[in-house]
Formats: sequence, C-alpha cells, structure tokens
Amino acid sequence: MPANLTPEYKQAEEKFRQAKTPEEKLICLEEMLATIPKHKGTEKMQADIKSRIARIRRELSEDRGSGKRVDWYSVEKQGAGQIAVFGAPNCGKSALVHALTGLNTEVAPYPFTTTRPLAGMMPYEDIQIQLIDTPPLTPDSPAWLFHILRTADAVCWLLDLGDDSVLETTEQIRELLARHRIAFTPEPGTTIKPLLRLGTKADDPEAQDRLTILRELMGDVDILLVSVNTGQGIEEFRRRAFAVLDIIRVYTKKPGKPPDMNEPVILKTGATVIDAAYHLHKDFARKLAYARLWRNHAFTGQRVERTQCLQDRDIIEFHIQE
Ligand SMILES: Nc1nc2c(ncn2[C@@H]2O[C@H](COP(=O)(O)OP(=O)(O)OP(=O)(O)O)[C@@H](O)[C@H]2O)c(=O)[nH]1
Ligand SMILES: [Mg+2]
Repeated sequence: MPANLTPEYKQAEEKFRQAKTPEEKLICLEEMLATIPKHKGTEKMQADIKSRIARIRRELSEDRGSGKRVDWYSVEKQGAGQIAVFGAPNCGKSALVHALTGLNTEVAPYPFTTTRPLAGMMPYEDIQIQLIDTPPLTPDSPAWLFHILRTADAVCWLLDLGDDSVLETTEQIRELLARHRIAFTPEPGTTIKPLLRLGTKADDPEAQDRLTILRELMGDVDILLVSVNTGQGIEEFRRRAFAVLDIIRVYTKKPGKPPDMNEPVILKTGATVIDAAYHLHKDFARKLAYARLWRNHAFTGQRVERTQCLQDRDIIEFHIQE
C-alpha cells in the first residue's frame, strides 16, 4: 500500500535529517509521528519512528542522570493530570500558577521573567492537578517548550487583557502552534490538545474592550476571564481544569469495609469496571469475578458487569476468584 506521505510529514523528515542535537531530533520525530498518515501502509514506519523516539528519550534521561548539562527540560507528571500554562511574554502565567498552586515562581512587570518550566500542584476537591508555569511563547522559544505543550494532558492559553498588543501576540502564537502542529480542533495530521482559554488581568479597566477586539479574531470561543488581583474566575478555573482533563474519580472498598475516600483512582472518562481493576493491579483484573457499585441513588451495591461504564465519584467493590 502506498504511504501517501503528506507535505507536512516530508517537511518534518527533512528537518530531522538536518537536526544536530538529540533534542532537535526528538522534536522532528514527534512531528513526523504526528503528521504521518495513519494507515496500514505506514505501520512499519510509525513503529520505527516510535522506537527512535524511545531511544532518544532514554539517552536524554541518561545524560541528565549523569549530571551532564543539557538545555532540555521536561516535567514529570504528577497528580491526577498535567496542564501546561502558556502564553505571550508577561501575560500573567507565573502569577496565575502561583495563585492556584502556591508555587514560588517569579512574577515581574517585565517580559521573559520565566526561563524554564516549573510545576506546582493545584488542589481541586480531593485531588491534585499539576500546573506547569512555562517561559513565554515566542518565535524564539526553545524546542522543549513545544514538547511540553505536546505531552501535557491539556494546555491552558493565557490571553493578556491588560495588553494593547494582545491581538498581535495571539495571532503570532496561533501561527507558532500551527507550525508546530499543535491544534485544538480536529485537523488532519495534528496533535489535538484539550484546551482552556483564559483572559487574564480581567481587572484591567480596558479588559472588556480588548476582549471584544480579540473575539473578532478568535470567534465565539469560550474565554474564561480571570484576575489574580480580584480572584475573579479562579474557582471556576479549578472546575474547568478538572473538566478539561476528562477524568473521573473512583473510590474502592473492600467487602465489609467502608470505602477508601482518601485516594481516588483516577481514570479517563468512559473507563469501565475492568479498567479500574487493571489500574489497581494487572492480576486483579485477571482474577476479577464481579464487582459491586454504589452511585448516588442509581446504584446501591448491585452486582455489575466487568464492562459497566464508571462515573465520577463511583464507589466500587471488587470480588476476586480465588
Ligand atoms: N492587574 C493585573 N496584573 C496582573 C495580573 N496577573 C499578573 N499581573 C501582572 O502582570 C505582570 C506579569 O506577570 P507574570 O506572572 O510575571 O507574567 P508571566 O506571563 O509569567 O511573564 P513571563 O514569565 O515574563 O513570560 C506582573 O507585573 C504581574 O503583577 C492580574 O490578574 N491583574
Ligand atoms: Mg513567568
């Protein structure tokens, strides 16, 4: 079967040939993987790209372990999900991440304050969501910044409603993301990222006017207005961050015992009883005989199938075949 490679793929492959550092190679390979047509005829090529990605990642982490200095940053995932906060210089990324997580990250009234990613944990009800404060996104941004956006579970784009040039910077970032094949709506050959858009510095007297102008560019998309100065939108942000991650919390209980409400199992929306069992232990899933489910008034400990779909806040009791 012919591979029918797209111009985007060929471009990424060409960049890969010219790439010198492992970091550059990694970015190119990821672009190749994102843009390669996904069908039977390219399966071998896809597998080959994946194994090259794995090899470079391994080498990079070995370099880091040996204390050798590399100009490459990535952030290990922690908590229920990882959200990378990004935007133009000075748009309020660090101030927001600090307000939500308490992370000690420098906030300053001039651009390019943040130079490397820093992660903090944002409490939401009984879970923690990881937020990454990133350096500003500009045409000079390092390759690893796009890598962070690509690999995060979701991203949060800050639009600076305190800045007269918000229209230009937004347009510029839009182009940059497109060039790096990071998209928020289904388009062929791009990585689709769950996205939250925030309008920052909503307390600015001209924020509404700027928002009106911005809407002409962006259309009628959802933009949550926030201000770290007044607290506007901050609680709503926590709720939306949970929603955008598309996850559910499931609590487990042992027969005859109360449920463990302290440590929910985090699963993707749509996960089933067997997924939850597998998450706890592979063996557990294999030996699962049946489960009982509690869900508000809908279920009160009834036996359910392994394929039963779970919902946020379900309580589940596993019964194992000995
Ligand atoms: N009025 C107002 N000012 C804000 C708000 N959030 C941040 N700022 C100010 O905006 C400036 C930039 O804030 P930072 O959080 O450092 O911005 P940043 O996006 O992290 O900047 P870089 O790391 O340089 O890209 C600082 O002077 C903040 O005090 C807000 O909600 N309202
Ligand atoms: Mg910053």
